[in-house]
Amino acid sequence: MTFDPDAAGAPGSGIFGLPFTRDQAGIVLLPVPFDATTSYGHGTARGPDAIFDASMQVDLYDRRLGRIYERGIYMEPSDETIASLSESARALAAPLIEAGGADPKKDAAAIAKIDAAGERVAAFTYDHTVRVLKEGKVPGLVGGDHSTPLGAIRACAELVKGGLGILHIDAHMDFREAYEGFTYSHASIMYNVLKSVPGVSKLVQIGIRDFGEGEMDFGIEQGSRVHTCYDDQWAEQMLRGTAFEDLCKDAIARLPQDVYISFDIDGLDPALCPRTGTPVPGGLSFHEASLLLWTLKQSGRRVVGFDLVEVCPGADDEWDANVGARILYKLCGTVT
Ligand SMILES: [Mn+2]
Repeated sequence: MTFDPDAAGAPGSGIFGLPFTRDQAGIVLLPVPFDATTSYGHGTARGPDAIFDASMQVDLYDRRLGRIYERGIYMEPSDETIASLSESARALAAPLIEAGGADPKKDAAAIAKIDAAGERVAAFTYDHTVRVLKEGKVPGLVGGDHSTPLGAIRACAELVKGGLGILHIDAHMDFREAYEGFTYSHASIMYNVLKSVPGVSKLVQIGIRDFGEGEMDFGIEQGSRVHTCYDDQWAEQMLRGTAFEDLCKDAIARLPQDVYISFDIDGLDPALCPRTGTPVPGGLSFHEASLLLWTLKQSGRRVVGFDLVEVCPGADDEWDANVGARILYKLCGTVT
């Protein structure tokens, strides 16, 4: 194989312009083009394709994380059945969301169909993730909205003995129970994880700055299982002279040895993801996100899987996908 990591990606090459087959790869990425219940703005279902295209621009040597590509990275082809499932579920959900949320009685038939689509996606990502883990590879999911990784997280938690920690980067807690009436809502992912995946022993949230009081109370009720780092609190501590890296170290020290990273792009400053479904001012800069991932790597923890969700490409502007591809590459770089 002749492969020059400093050359432009050859036509027909894989993600990041890499030449690896699935067999050769240590990291297998699964595109999940699904965003049935995104409440404000949509288009994250087009995220995986746009990230793939933008990934060709990413330089392969990372000053901190080194030759990330040497792990071997492969992205599965997009599954057309998931894309069409997303479209049909979205067509049912959109008018209900527009009306302010689904009515459990009046809209029962539509809700059942939308929830069934969510279950299909969970089964799909679970099966794929189990297969990748059994092969001794590391699974990475590329969404789609934040409902998509539930099955992947379940599979990773089942593999790990002694408890899986989740490093959750997001503007939102995602603790809503059946947000707008939908069980598998993007705003409910961590509620569903905590309720239905007992193998998750710890959830550490970073970037949090938009949440309901009920969500905050739900997090507090979980006791030591949930640790939320509020974005404004970190900003205030930094203004008073605390180093960002020390805040990262304190957060990461709370995680067990085995970690799954769930990276919602809206955890970043919205200047880096202007088209994402629910942008919120504040958030991590690109350098802060990079340093956070580096600090996790330096801690010696094992990243057993990860996802990148809510990247929403523009029709004729690849900025969101460009940032997404670079975060995705660094996520690959956290894998040992
Ligand atoms: Mn989220």
